[in-house]
Order: sequence, then structure tokens, then C-alpha cells
Amino acid sequence: MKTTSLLLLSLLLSSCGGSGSEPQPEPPLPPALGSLREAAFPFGAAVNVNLLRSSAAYQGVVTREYRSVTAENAMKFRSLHPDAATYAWTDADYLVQYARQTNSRVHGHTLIWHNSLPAWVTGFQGDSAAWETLMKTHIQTVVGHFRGQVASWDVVNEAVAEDGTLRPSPWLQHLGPDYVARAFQYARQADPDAKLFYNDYGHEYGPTKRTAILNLVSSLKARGIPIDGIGLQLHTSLTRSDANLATAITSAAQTGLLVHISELDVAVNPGNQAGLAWSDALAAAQKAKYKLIVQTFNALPAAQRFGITTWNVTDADTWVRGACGCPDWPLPFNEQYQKKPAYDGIVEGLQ
Ligand code: 9MR
Repeated sequence: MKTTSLLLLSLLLSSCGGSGSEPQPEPPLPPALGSLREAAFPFGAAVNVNLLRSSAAYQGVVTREYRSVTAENAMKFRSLHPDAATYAWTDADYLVQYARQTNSRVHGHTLIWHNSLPAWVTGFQGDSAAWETLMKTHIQTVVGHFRGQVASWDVVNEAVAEDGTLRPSPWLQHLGPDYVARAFQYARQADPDAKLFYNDYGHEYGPTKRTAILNLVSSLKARGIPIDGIGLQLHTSLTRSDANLATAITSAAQTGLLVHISELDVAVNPGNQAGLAWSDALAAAQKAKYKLIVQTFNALPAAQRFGITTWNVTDADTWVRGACGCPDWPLPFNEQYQKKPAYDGIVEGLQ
């Protein structure tokens, strides 16, 4: 018998499981990721521009791990447009330039929100036409300034209240419920190529808010309003059930829109205990939540996976500690910029 035939025969025998009871080898694992930049979709973080400027360690992690950045605060109304006739671009421009140099995507956050408004807006005296001009001018000036550099925008943020109604806000009060739709139209006019998102939190709380958000975005889409995506903030915690988290993600995809997990963090101290200490048990439970979230997102149709963005970078710069006035450790990096088990959970969820 020729050598090639012998080879073929032995291959055939081994693939037929010639030795019967031998365990089959496990399918090989995909190669481990060198960093989250290598994920199949853009993985990002919300960035504090002051830290990006001043801390080499912070900038090092952002540059190594993330290929999308969102300004934590620098693109909010109060930051960009502090007075009626004043726009302040410096911090946001710094972030955009940083992203260009590091080959990262910029997600814009946020154009129309009830929070972080400057006093000149909350105190604005004018009829609904004047409010319309105010909203339109802000959106078009900001989106126009970053046209071609900011790939996507949270056009409207948190318009839905916990009970499923539209949240009381100056925008609703002065412009009526259809301000949401018009905000998207103004944004599209200012940058036809930017992906436009409706962003909110609480999809994982349960059906009331989730259904209201899904109905809102679906009706915008059905009316031909230029909406491209839905942002799930997912400021979540160990107490949220896996079932509710998974439903939040899969039901968002059923809209057919792009899906962005836009502000992910997993708090471990939902009771705001002053004396809570970090522990292996908390680390393991947090890792499991990150894995579940990333795995569920990773299983969505590839064309709808816009990305996952964590809100902040490390447990030292998380907004959660300030908001609860308590210890918490919600992010994949610890105060020393080291990877936590949560990071391994993300990597496992990506495989
Ligand atoms: O992390 C942000 C914090 O520094 C700001 O003080 C606050 C108000 O502008 O906003 C925080 O970010 C929020 C985001 O813009 C919208 N979703 C909830 C985030 C956490 O509160």
C-alpha cells in the first residue's frame, strides 16, 4: 500500500472512532482575546476627559482595551452649550481627537435629556415655537460640529418614566410628546450618516418600562422617523435576574434596530451598605452577570450588534460610588487598573 493510502486509512479509522470507548477531544477554544478591542463588535467605555488628559494609567487602559468611547459628561447640553450664545467644545474635541489617533469610534451622548441642562434652558421663557428653535438649534449645531467624527448619537435620553408614561421634562412640557420624533429628524438633517439612538435605562426592571420603551421606538420606526438604534443603559446589579437581563437584550433586538448596551455596570451593593467589603463571592457573582450579559448580546444577529459600552473605566472612577455614597465595585477594572474576574466574565461571554 502506498504511503498516502495508509495515511488515508488511518485517518478514516480514527475519525470512525476505531477504538470505540475513547473520549472524543473537546472542540478547541477560540484563541484568548489579547484585549476587548478584539471583540467581534466594538467594546467601549464612557470616558472622563479630565482623567484621560491627566492619568497615563487611565489612558493606557482605555487605549489598550476599548475601540469605542462615549463622553461621560463632555457632550451633555450643560457642558457643550452653557449659555445661549456660547458653545464650549474643548473637552469634547479633545476626546474626538484622541479617538481619531487611537482608531476608536466615538458615540455621542446626549442631545436631548431632562437632566444636565444649563440654567439658561431650565429658566428659558418662550412660547413653544421658541422652544422648538432652541431644541433644533442645539441639536443641529452640536451634530453639525461633529459631523463625520461622531459615528452615532443618543438623540433622546430617558424620555420614558418608570410607569411607562413620558417623563415630565421641559421638553415634554413645552414641545408636547412628539418632541422625541422631531429631535431625531433634526439630528438626521445635521448628519445623514450618523446612527441615531433612543437611549434609556430599566429595560431589565420588568415589563412595564420595557414595553413602553419598545412601543416608543417601534412606533417611531413604523412612522419613518429616522431612528437606527436602541440603547440599553444596563446600569444593573446583582439583584437583577438573569431572565430579566436576557429578555431586556433579546426584546430590544426584536425591534430590528441596532442594539447598543450603552452604559453597562454591575453594582454589587444594592442595599447601599456602608460597611460592605469586596469579597471573592461578590467577584464571582459579578463575573457571572457580566458573562450572561455579554453572551446574550453576542448571540444577537451580527448586523444588530452595535456594541457594548461600560459606564466608566475602573472602580475608582465609577459614578456609582458618588451616587450611592457607599462602597461599590461595579466595573471590570479595579482601582489599580487591574483586570477583575468581571473582565474574565466578559471574555468568556465573547467566546
Ligand atoms: O456619570 C455621570 C455623572 O458624572 C453625571 O454627574 C451625571 C449627570 O450628568 O450623569 C452620569 O451619567 C449618566 C448618563 O449620562 C445617563 N444615564 C445615567 C448615567 C449615570 O447617572
